[in-house]
Amino acid sequence: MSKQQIGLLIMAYGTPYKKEDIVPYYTAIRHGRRPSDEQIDDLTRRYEAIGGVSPLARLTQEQADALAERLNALQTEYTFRSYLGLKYIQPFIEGAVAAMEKDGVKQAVSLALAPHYSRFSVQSYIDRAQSKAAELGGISIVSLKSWFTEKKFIEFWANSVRAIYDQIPQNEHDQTVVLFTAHSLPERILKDGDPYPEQVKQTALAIVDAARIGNYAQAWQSAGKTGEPWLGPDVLEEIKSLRRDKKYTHFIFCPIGFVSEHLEVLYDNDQRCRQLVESLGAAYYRPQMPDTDPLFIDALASAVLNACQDLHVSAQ
Ligand code: FEC
Repeated sequence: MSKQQIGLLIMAYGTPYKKEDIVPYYTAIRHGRRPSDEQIDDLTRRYEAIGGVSPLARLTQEQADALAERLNALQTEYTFRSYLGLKYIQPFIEGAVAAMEKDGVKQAVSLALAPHYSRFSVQSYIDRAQSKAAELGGISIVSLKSWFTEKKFIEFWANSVRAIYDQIPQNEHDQTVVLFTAHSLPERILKDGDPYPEQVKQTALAIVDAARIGNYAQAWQSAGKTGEPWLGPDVLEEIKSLRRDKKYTHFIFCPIGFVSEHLEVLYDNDQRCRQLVESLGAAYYRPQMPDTDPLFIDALASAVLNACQDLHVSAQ
């Protein structure tokens, strides 16, 4: 029996490949409004602080390749071919859908490389893929909305947190806190009952449970400077309160809203959070990000294979 050909549309944020890409990239993030020179300089300075470019482009491609390879090794019913579609820089999501159409793909699964669903974030990836597919007419895409409940995703983070926890002397565990973070979003998402905050909370609780850790807290990071309120507490404020009120001396950072090393982790966490934690006389730790860890790739593969059950339904 011949295998069913499935397009695997992997959607991710995207990052500038070189300095000249920063302005168009940032303009795309701001929905076509060019940032001020001051904002551009500030972003350029942050990229310079992490070595000029972000490793995100390389890591996203590696994740896409590893996932397709793993999916094809795990089962014999389907052949997956991956297509990378980015939100704010080429190759764009629309181009990836057009490439699938050109290759004769009829059935596809899409997945965003972000664990938690928000109408503000993941839904915009999905809308762009679905509207291009509708425009072209020939492809049916099953879009995964979130995959934070995947057991191996939780296991990955639990193992990485536990590895750091175990390096800290037992008698200092009382002074150790695990701080879970995800990207902040404008507070107005709460008005429509967006599931994002609850999904982030559930992820943190599942990791705490699996890693058997004591003290933990949750905060939001990398909020935009748009003049409207964003979800809080902000991570920098939370660090100050935890240090002041609870006297913690070890801070383990888990940016569970992200899946690889990039600007938000390497700058916002590893530089800004670290500087603050150390200036307050405490120690900073940040476990390895999921990147292409086999447990993490297996978690994504499991989510995709689950979504394939819906393919059968829509193919009938
Ligand atoms: O190049 C890199 O390594 C960094 C890539 C990057 C990731 C990322 C993830 C998320 N963002 C989310 C929401 C917003 C909202 C705004 C916003 C702004 C920026 C800017 C840069 C940037 N984001 Fe991002 N984000 C990454 C990069 N993000 C650069 C612009 C300068 C700045 O504020 O730092 C505010 C837009 C506005 O001004 O109107 C909102 C969310 C995620 C996690 C989910 C996902 O990956 O899709 C949510 C990676």
